[in-house]
Amino acid sequence: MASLRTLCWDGFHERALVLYFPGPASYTGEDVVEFQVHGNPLLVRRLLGHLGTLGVRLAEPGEFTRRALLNGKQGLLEAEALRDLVAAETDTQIRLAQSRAGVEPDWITEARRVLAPWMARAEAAVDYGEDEGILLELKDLSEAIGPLSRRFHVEQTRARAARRLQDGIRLALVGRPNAGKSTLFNALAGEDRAIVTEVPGTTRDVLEVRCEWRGLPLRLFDTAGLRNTEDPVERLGVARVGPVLEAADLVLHLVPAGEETSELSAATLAPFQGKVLEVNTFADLNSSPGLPVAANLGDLDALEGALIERLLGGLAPEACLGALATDRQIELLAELVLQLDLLLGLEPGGPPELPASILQGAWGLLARLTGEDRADTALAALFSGFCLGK
Ligand SMILES: Nc1nc2c(ncn2[C@@H]2O[C@H](COP(=O)(O)OP(=O)(O)OP(=O)(O)O)[C@@H](O)[C@H]2O)c(=O)[nH]1
Ligand SMILES: [Mg+2]
Repeated sequence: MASLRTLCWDGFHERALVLYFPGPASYTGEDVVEFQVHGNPLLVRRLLGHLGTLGVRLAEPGEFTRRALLNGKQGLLEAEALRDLVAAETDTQIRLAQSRAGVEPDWITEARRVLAPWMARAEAAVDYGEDEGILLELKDLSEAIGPLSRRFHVEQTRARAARRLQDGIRLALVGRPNAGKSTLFNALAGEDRAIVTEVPGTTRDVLEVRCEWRGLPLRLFDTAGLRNTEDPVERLGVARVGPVLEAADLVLHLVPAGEETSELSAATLAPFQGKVLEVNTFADLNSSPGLPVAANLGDLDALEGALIERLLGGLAPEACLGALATDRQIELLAELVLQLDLLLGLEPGGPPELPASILQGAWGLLARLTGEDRADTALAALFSGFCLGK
């Protein structure tokens, strides 16, 4: 219910929109009232000050969502999705966060459906096994768990990729002067941010741009061309390349097609080999056996494929919709995978206590994942990550 009211206190007369959300249909499930007043910070402070005298206090970070969770209005996975939605900076990040809000992932529902009867069977085998002849058939258990385990592995790959996308990818462009770094930087950014000339040594400062390129949220870094030079300004530029390499998720090493890598480039990149991807620029002029890029023509399809392979395990961004994406979720999923692997590795003929306890463990992990386990310390950590009043 919304109404335009005049709020009167301490000699102020504020015409405000007052919105009343009666529980349990409100966001938190409790009665909520919202004042929409004029956007003057002093006025807002005065109103809050007055409300304080009436016993009202400011919400703690994440308190609304916490209450929604405790009142059963929202699940933990949804609360985490909401946090990522608020923090999202690109279209893909918004889509990913939205895809996780609202519905419980189908594989979690399926996991519960599969595990529940087996937990009951294992318990019965532990409690009555010897007397009543109730045995736990490991072969049948493995047959039931196998597809679940495979699905968990798929979800693990999807979750790692989704996490990468949600975080954004720090991509550094390096190479010798005139290798085409700034041209590629501009092409990926979709705007003319860096100066491009035929003069080697054009770029000196580190340039940074945030963008989304073909669904990939990127933080791009253009750098000075690597060469030994007497020019003092250019030397400073080259000295700045190291820290950029250090912080990057992936380093694109630009080598014009048909050329050898320079000694300086090889030495500079040696400590970062694990995260270097070599691309051959000027692919329009020379053919190359490597990864061809012709940024001046916008021919970047091979690069797109290589980035998806390298950073997302071969999954396109849209294939990550609905995947888990936070560290907490990914850790729990990894533990779940481990538990199922343990179950699948059990030798027949052992006591039922072991599979029973592993099944219990997996069940507990699912409860922690979805937030049904309220004692989980992860809850407190989550809400401390929210900004005030969400
Ligand atoms: N034909 C062709 N020309 C290119 C390509 N990439 C860059 N160029 C040209 O090569 C020259 C140098 O390009 P830049 O992008 O400035 O090179 P850079 O690596 O940033 O050079 P520095 O800033 O000096 O280190 C420019 O004239 C570009 O137009 C390419 O893939 N094909
Ligand atoms: Mg440049």
